[in-house]
Amino acid sequence: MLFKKVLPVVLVMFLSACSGQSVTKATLTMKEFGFEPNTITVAVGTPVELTLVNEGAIEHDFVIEIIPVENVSISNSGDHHMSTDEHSEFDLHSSTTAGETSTLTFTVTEPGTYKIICSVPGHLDAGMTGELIVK
Ligand SMILES: [Cu+2]
Repeated sequence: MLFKKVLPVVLVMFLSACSGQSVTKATLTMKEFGFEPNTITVAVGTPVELTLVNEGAIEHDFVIEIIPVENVSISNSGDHHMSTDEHSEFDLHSSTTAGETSTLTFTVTEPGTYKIICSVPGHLDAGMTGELIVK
């Protein structure tokens, strides 16, 4: 049934056209031990598509412990688990294994400066931290 296959695609296009918002795209590289760049500035209420590239030799993650967000989704290049689900203690959490890329999409609903950390044990202490500035 062609109709059944086409309808969801049309719906998605329709919804994104209706929202009238652009998407802010940013890329963050992770390695031992830091984020590059370590400061990102985005607009409040605007969807952010964050590409997380792990150029390191070990697993890293992107965590913001407390942040008011909506419409969170995650996709990984590998089949690694870890996502922003009810099991995560963090509001935003995406884990990326060495050599992989994750895409984290979210919309921040309150302006502020939010601390980014890598929650892999020892990495924060090693200086793996950054800031998400929402204006
Ligand atoms: Cu790390």
